[in-house]
Amino acid sequence: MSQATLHVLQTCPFCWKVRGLVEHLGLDVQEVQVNAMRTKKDLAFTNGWNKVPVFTDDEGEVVVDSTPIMVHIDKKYNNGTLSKHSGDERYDSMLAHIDEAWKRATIPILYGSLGTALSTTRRVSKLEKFGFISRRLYAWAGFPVMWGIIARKRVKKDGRTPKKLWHDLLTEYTSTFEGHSFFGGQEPNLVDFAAFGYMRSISPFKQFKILEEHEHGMRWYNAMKSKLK
Ligand SMILES: N[C@@H](CCC(=O)N[C@@H](CS)C(=O)NCC(=O)O)C(=O)O
Repeated sequence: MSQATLHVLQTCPFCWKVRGLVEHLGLDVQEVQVNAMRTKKDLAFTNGWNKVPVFTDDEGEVVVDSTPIMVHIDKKYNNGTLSKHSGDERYDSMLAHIDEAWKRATIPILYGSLGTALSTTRRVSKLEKFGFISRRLYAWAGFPVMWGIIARKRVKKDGRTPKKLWHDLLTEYTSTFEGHSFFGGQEPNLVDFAAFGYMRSISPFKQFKILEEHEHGMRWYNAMKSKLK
């Protein structure tokens, strides 16, 4: 047995997915912060995957890709309780939807306008591990790339403002609860933790206040927060 580790970038939404599950289960997992400019070198042990999160369990097994990592953790340390409905249409299609639509929604809200792109890039440069020069370089050179090239294209393609997009996602998601507090019912399941991770990844940024305006979404988000240890 050895110490389980989770290699992360501080602001990566996929890392937040796994982090929430680890906190919920109260697992002893050491977070290793990867250098944002050196992911390839820091993640050389992943045989070419080179992306975070990477989970190494207490027996040394390396698992990559956030949703498979969550399933692995749930099976190994939680008797598969959170993913017991895997294989059911309702569960599978919502998990796939979250991993597609919620993932796509993170960039527009963080970088969708010139002002938000600048403030997000500055904040990322403070939160992530960089070298002395690359931190300053990223703070200034990162935002025209994220805003001008990536985010603008996505916002235009979707056609909705980032606020409308997120409020639609939250309305759609919370309307499937069938009177319960969570998608999983009285208690959250793995789908809830995946969605929670994407939403929580916005929380270090000021744009989170846009999400705080969604009443049902926040009721669910706060109920999820209360499930963390
Ligand atoms: N499908 C993967 C996506 C992981 C991913 O794209 N991570 C980004 C950070 S948010 C990354 O590590 N990028 C570094 C790179 O591609 O070099 C997951 O869900 O874990």
